[in-house]
Amino acid sequence: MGSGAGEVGLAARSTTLNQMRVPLQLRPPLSPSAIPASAGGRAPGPRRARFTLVAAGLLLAACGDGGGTAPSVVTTPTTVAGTTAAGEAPAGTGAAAGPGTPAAPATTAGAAVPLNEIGLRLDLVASLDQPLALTPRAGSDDLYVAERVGRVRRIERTIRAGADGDTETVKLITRPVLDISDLTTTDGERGLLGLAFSPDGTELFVHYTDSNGDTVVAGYPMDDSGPSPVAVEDQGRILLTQEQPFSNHNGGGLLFGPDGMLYITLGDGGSGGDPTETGQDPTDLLGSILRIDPAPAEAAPYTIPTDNPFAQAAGGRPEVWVWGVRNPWRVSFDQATGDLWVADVGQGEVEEIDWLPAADGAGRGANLGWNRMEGDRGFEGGTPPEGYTGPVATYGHDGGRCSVSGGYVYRGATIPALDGVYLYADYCSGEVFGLRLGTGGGEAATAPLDVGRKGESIVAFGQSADGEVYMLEQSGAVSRISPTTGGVAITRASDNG
Ligand SMILES: [Ca+2]
Ligand SMILES: [Ca+2]
Repeated sequence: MGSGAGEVGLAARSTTLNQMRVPLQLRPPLSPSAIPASAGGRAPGPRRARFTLVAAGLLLAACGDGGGTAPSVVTTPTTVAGTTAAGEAPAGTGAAAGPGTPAAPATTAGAAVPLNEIGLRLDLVASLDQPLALTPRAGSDDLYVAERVGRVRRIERTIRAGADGDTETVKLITRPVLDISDLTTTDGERGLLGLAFSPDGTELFVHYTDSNGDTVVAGYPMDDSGPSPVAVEDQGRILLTQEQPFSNHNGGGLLFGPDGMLYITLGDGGSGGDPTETGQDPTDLLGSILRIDPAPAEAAPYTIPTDNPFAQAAGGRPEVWVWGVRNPWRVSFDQATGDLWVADVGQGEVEEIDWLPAADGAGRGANLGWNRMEGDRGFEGGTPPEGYTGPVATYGHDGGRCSVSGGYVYRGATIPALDGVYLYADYCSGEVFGLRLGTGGGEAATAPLDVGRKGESIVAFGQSADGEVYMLEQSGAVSRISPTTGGVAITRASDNG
């Protein structure tokens, strides 16, 4: 969801705001003393050297409806030290395949199955009301889904081992785990946008826009004493609020890293072109990926991790982990490597995928370039900022593509050919893509995946604890990406409760 998604079929919802009900226990805001004074907007203090990836080639071909002739996008990662100069902007203008645009090979390593030849299908798991995020919770196989209107729903999974392989029964539980629909609206790109559980599963965190359109990140304790787990609505706590100047680009990502820290994505505040110039300014929270420890501190509802890039150094808000993003619509950690993947929605030309390896700090202090750069190109004559980290892959708006929806690195057991492949999608074209990193510094390859049908406004993905990947469509479908043969059969049961 981004520049394009806001205009496409996101129906405004008339919401009666319940001014009387105050389900959230308001904790004191961050005290000024908890925020180191920022001095001058300089780059942070010492930070680890890291690879900077500059996309050196953007190879696009027009996309037919059939998918068989769909294009590949290949970028060449280039290591650049320190202050960088980006590669030349690609000559392509986004028109159909330009002269000399070769068909890109989809394979990079050994005998890996070409991405577009991996046999996949979509298995419907449940139908919800505008599902936007899906997450597992420690302690069970169940999945929890955020519905944009403000509800969190639980999908109960019962997995049985059998002589002919495992089978799985899924059941969408009628009663919401959490219902904050009277606290949010769904106009523009607003609503309940993200959810995450604490690593021990005892607290549910949500990322939503409130009745004023401003961002709220709140936590609710979970109650498992009844027949079905629920969040305790009257014991909620607000961790963080952020004024949003426009209705779009609210970020909405919420996830725990392998380090146990809570990551929060915030877009640039909206409109177009980053009018408030927040992307390159880490002294405010917009246009950033934040990292906090949700444990309350003495005078604040959360704690600043001491190894955040601005925790000790001047020049930025101490919550900021990555900046220079426009609207990071879905970020994820690779379950196997801890690498951070970011999908950042472009302004009007280039969608981008950023790979931030754990070995290089998982994005710590990275400047992803917006609004100096859009994807791998200078934006309105912009040049790469100091310490720029460029995308590992980009694509343009040919073939009806408009807005990237980021996903996950597949780490499940049922589709070995997909292991290590980052899955993502385009919201408008309904295509699902795979990205396979090259080995030994080789180029990354991307290609559309054949999942059996086009998606209907693919808004997001989710991943179970065992690495399987789910696709979420605006129409309501939550589907598991499954192999065409084998795998775990799904049976949908209804909730009679
Ligand atoms: Ca900012
Ligand atoms: Ca960027």
